[in-house]
Amino acid sequence: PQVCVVGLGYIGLPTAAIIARSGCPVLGLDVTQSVVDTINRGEIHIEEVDLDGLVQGVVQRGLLRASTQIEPADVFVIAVPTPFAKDGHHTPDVSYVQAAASEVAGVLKPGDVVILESTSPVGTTHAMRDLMAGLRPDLKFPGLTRETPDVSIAYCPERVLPGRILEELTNNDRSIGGITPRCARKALAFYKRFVRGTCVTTDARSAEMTKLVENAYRDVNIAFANELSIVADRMGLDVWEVIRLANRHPRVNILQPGPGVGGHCIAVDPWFIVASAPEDTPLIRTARGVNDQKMHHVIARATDLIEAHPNARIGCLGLAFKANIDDFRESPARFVAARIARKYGNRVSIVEPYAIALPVEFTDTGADLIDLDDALETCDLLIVLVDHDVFKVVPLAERSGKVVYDTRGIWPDQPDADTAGTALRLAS
Ligand code: SAJ
Repeated sequence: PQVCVVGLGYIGLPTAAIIARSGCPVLGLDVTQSVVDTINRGEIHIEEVDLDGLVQGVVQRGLLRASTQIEPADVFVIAVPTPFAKDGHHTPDVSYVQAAASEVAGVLKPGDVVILESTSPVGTTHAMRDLMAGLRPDLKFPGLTRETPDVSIAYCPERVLPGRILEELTNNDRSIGGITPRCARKALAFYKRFVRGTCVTTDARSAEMTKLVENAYRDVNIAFANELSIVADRMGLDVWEVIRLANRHPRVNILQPGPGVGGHCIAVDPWFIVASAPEDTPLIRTARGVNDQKMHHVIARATDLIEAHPNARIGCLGLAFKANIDDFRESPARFVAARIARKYGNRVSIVEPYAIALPVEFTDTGADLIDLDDALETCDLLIVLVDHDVFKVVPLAERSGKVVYDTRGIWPDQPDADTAGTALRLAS
């Protein structure tokens, strides 16, 4: 089939490339001309392991082409963002989905399959169906007619982990939610072309909720770890040691505390559940609060430590939203480092091996970007904000004698004494 992928971002582009690799001709649609031009040159505008070679290959073979103009296709895959609305209440903004659905509606023909992949509040796929049905009264839509519908509509969320997207796009199991069972079967036949994991069919609303539940589950569990880290800090306990020991229980598996929760999914999607059922979601809402609050706890802790060492040169290790990636958007590490830079200016150096320059908010703070070796040489106080592998392997000999605040627990061997009498390695 001819495939059209709408939205060429972190999910859309890898998905388009993998579908093209399976042999289907793919048109990738994006609103940004520079993105379209980049891809048509066989290059990419985002960072993801092995994506550059894959895109180059499928573009060269003529299987992937990008455009700002939609064209008829047999299968449409919508992978556009669903951010928060700008109302300040964490409600979902599905206007990009609506815009994409309207465009697709304009070129739909009998036999087509429309699949929504964007993380969406429950009911979005049905609303998309209604929108398209309104625009195309000449076509029969699933669930609205007793006769065989002309088009099939399904919701099929992705669940890939940044940094492992290509691997996980192929190997993860997937939920395939049809507006009707027939729609699910049509979508299933399509995913079978390039997914090796098990594809499980269900209804569209269950599939929508499943995606939100997966990320809310992780957020709640990280919140538990972050709350423990604050309690342990108050009790003078090493939270990493406590979690390590507790996880030896056969039915306990506590996640890792950190400086807060970042990225574009875990800190966002739980709110989509809250927005649909505000009265019934105290736990999910509280978990969000705990994870956001952890960032402020880290800033306060770091500030105390810096004030206690007025002559120390400060090194903040990491800006990325998690380990071993170069994505600095929605990053608690970046937020914490920027606060410290703004307050302590030219006493502060930032180490981020994945950055070529500091983000804008560091401009005029006096803080600089230096490499790890320089930081280990010049800084007396290290604040670990990201658990990059390159940080983990720094031997004790290169950090001994330094004051360390390790928010990720990467250096369990850091000694615990300080001339000022406060713990050198603080637990949370
Ligand atoms: N984090 C912790 N402690 C942990 C695990 C993570 O503090 O034990 C933090 C990370 O440092 C990061 C944030 O949570 O700041 C999110 O990182 P992540 O690795 O948990 O997740 P993402 O945002 O990279 O990807 C998630 C994944 N969802 C789940 O694992 C349930 C991925 O499978 C989804 O496809 C993705 O969200 C998405 O697009 O929805």
